[in-house]
Amino acid sequence: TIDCDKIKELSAKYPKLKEINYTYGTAGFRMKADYLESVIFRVGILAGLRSRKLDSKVIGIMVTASHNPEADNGVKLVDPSGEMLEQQWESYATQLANAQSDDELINVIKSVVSQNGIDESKKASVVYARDTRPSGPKLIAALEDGIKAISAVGVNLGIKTTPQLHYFTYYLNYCEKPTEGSYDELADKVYYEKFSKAFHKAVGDNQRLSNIYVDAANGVGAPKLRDLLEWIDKLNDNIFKVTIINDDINTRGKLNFQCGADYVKTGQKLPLALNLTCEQRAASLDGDADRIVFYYVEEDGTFRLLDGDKIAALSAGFIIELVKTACLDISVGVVQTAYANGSSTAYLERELVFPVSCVPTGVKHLHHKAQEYDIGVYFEANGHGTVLFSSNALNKINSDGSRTTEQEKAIKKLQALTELINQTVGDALSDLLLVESILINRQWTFKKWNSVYTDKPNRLVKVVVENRNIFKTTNAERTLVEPKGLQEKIDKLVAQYKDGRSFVRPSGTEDVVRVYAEASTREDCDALAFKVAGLVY
Ligand code: NG1
Ligand code: ZN
Repeated sequence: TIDCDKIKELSAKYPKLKEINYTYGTAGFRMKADYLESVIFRVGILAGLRSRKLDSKVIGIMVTASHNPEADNGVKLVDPSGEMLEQQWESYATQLANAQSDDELINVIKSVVSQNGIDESKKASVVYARDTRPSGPKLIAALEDGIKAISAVGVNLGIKTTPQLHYFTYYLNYCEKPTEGSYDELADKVYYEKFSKAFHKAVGDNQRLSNIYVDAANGVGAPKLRDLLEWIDKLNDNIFKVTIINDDINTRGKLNFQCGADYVKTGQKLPLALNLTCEQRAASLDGDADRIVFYYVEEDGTFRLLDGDKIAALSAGFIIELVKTACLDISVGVVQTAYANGSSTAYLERELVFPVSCVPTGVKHLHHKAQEYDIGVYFEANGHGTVLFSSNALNKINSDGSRTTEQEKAIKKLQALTELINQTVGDALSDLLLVESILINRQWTFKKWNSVYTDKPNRLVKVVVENRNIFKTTNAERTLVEPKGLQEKIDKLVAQYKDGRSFVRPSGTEDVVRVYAEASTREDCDALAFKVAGLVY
């Protein structure tokens, strides 16, 4: 049974800050690190309960605030399959975090136990990791007390990328339970081994391309990418030449500062410490290495971004070609959000003839929709995404049969991709290898990749409003239903611009409303964004 005294005793170390109302949102709990100790302690408790509920399966916990400023931190729970926490449990997380007193906390715990018929005598297992933020160790200590309070067994994986934690959670539940050695080192080893081997297989004996600069946002991606590249070099020396920049994880204040995927995507400009000449290739990771964007500059100095939409187009295009060459009866679909550039949707639907669906913002929506296809490709424009292969697709790809040499080659490539892609979650390092292996196979430059379609000029602006909760949307967030009458006004403005498109939605991670606009020229697009923002304000 639950040891109420133990919980109360440990919980006393982490009193809830009275004035704060916590919400487990699209990115878990995320805010200034100073406000998070009580929350993280309670997340440890919830993870123990979730493990018991799921027959002692291992639950993952990641302590990170991704691309947010260094002073922020956050925490997310990972289900046994490596996927995000189930929705119903998000509300338990919110309830636990907001319990004002230790007695109330015990009551919430008891109600989760009874609502779920949790057998308290079962073993509970949890693995956890953190990014490089200075607040990490203190928060991990609070987490460990939470895990102890609920009498679960916790294993500390140390510093890891978010996707490494997702993958290792899946690995522990569905691959092998290691009997010896440190889990911290093992989590790195199984990850590097898997992805380096798959990359080796995917590039085959094609020629390498030019060097690529990778901006690691001064975060955890830097040391992990460096190690991964060593594994790749051991298998195939010189196939992938990378120069890692913004790799200082020790100097305070540098994480995500004027660098990283979010900075580059939002500002559509180069990160700190990178001067690119034309023909040079570059990419940026975010602070926990689950997002990536690519870019280069033209001869005339124009900055060209290859974002999540371009990654989706590249990978979906390559996959469908292999599926066709191999004569496999497999459906491939692409999932986007409203932020996908209109040109990318048109390219996917009209030229590559894919079914394309649009879902609300947030990885879990994309992930679930993508599971409806045999092969589901999903990417947010900001560079977070992956490809999911259903068991039906895997069976067909891995089944024997008599085939021509050409079909056999295509099947081998597809098999390599199923291993190269981190299917538990979007993964900047796995996506980097995926993109590079496709470009190597195609012998494409970034310029060639960029030319598959031309982005429409677009603008994303934040508007600070008094209460963002009055904004209610429908139609995958593309239409406002409240405040009443506002959508009609937006429609009128949009109609004034050639190829205009604009929508308004409340952010799920910041206290702002986001306005997105697109039009055929940069001037029109900016004017439209500005006017729509004026309506909202
Ligand atoms: P919100 O704040 O709900 O717009 C942002 C990103 C999402 C997703 C989440 C989670 C945009 C426009 N929105 O969501 O794509 O990445 O953060 O981190 O980029
Ligand atoms: Zn991230």
